[in-house]
Amino acid sequence: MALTPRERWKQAQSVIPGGVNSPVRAMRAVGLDEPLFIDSGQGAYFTTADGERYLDWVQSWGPLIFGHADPEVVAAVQAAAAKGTTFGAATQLEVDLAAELVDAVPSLEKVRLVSSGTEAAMSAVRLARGATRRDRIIKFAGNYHGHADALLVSAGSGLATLGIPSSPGVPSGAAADTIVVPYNDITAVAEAVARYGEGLAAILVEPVAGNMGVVPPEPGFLDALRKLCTASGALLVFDEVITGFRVARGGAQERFGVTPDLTILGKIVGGGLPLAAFGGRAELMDQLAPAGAIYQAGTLSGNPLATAAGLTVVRRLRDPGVYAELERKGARLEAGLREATAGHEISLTRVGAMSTLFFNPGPVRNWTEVATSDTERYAALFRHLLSRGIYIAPSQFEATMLSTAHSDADIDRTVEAVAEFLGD
Ligand code: KE4
Repeated sequence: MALTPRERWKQAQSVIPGGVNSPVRAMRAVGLDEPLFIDSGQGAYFTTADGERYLDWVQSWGPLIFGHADPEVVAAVQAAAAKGTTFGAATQLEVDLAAELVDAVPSLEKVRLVSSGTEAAMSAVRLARGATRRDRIIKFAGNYHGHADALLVSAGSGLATLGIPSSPGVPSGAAADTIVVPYNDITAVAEAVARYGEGLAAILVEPVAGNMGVVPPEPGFLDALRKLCTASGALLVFDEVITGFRVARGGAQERFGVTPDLTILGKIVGGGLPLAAFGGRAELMDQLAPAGAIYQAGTLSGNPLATAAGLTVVRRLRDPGVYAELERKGARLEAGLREATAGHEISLTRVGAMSTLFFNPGPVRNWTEVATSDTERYAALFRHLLSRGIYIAPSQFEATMLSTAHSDADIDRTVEAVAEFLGD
């Protein structure tokens, strides 16, 4: 006897905290009594456990650049699984994937594969601190780099002050070396570097912010970070977990022409399986055990199923036609939404295949400005679109993730449903 949605949600909450394995999935920010439970995905669509089919603009938060259940990815994972799911030893597959990432991403000479973006970011910070023998890091309000202690930090009082834990369980000592400054604010960053420069290990940034909604870098912002790091001896670390292979094959560092010292990758590089990576110049990466003294490890790092999926995807992304198609579709979605939202207090942002519709008159350049968005209106749009079979991010502060599987008809239908919601 199938459970009713309410019974299923009750059961989930009885055995999993909050009923979900990641908070945003509870869909509380958009007022659902119980979240969607997904049973299967097909291209741009997924089908829920209750048999309802939705056009999916979240695509698991970014990994699925070719959409759900891509036949080549499924076949590669099936073939890999038949040979064994994990060995805890070196395989040719992980070497091939590492080589593919090094070929694609400008800053990479060597790369270490891990199992999540959090693990990659945490490890990159440890490497930066170990390599520079400095402890302080600068991050930006509204940027998210996973849930490692040093990165769950909110801005201290005032600008360029040491961070305070943004979650219980994060010891003040872990947050004390993290300085939080406003995104796109070069003056604030320069002040922080002037104040902490000698002790600064790294500046960590989402080169296109995706975790406060999509907020593009202002002209010159990334260049200025590059110069500040070079002058102070701190390492510039790009968190490209979302932007990697999404905004260009070489990520935001290729698109904007700024090369960091270290890069964090995730989502697309794992083809939808648990795989992430961090990398940079060989002289930095060779300081990691066992080549060097900085310890980092993982039982399932470079897992054969994940590397098979990741390789299948990143090899196909050698085709520039894929990015031309993503740009064409991204531009179609943006143009349609601009027309549908003209005259409303709505701001649209887009970089390639990632975008956000903010209920905000704008500008939206940093967390403070984005935080004034009308989240209730966003929640109402979410529910309206859901009633039309369209699933957008269940939070104003996330990104719409376009895939090659989204058709022009899918785009046009979404634009029409937004226009209908706005009642023009
Ligand atoms: P994971 O540990 O969730 O694999 O990656 C952390 C991470 C690191 N860096 C960036 C730029 C990220 O966007 C993320 C994770 N992204 C969120 C959604 N924006 C994951 C969704 C979730 O938390 O459930």
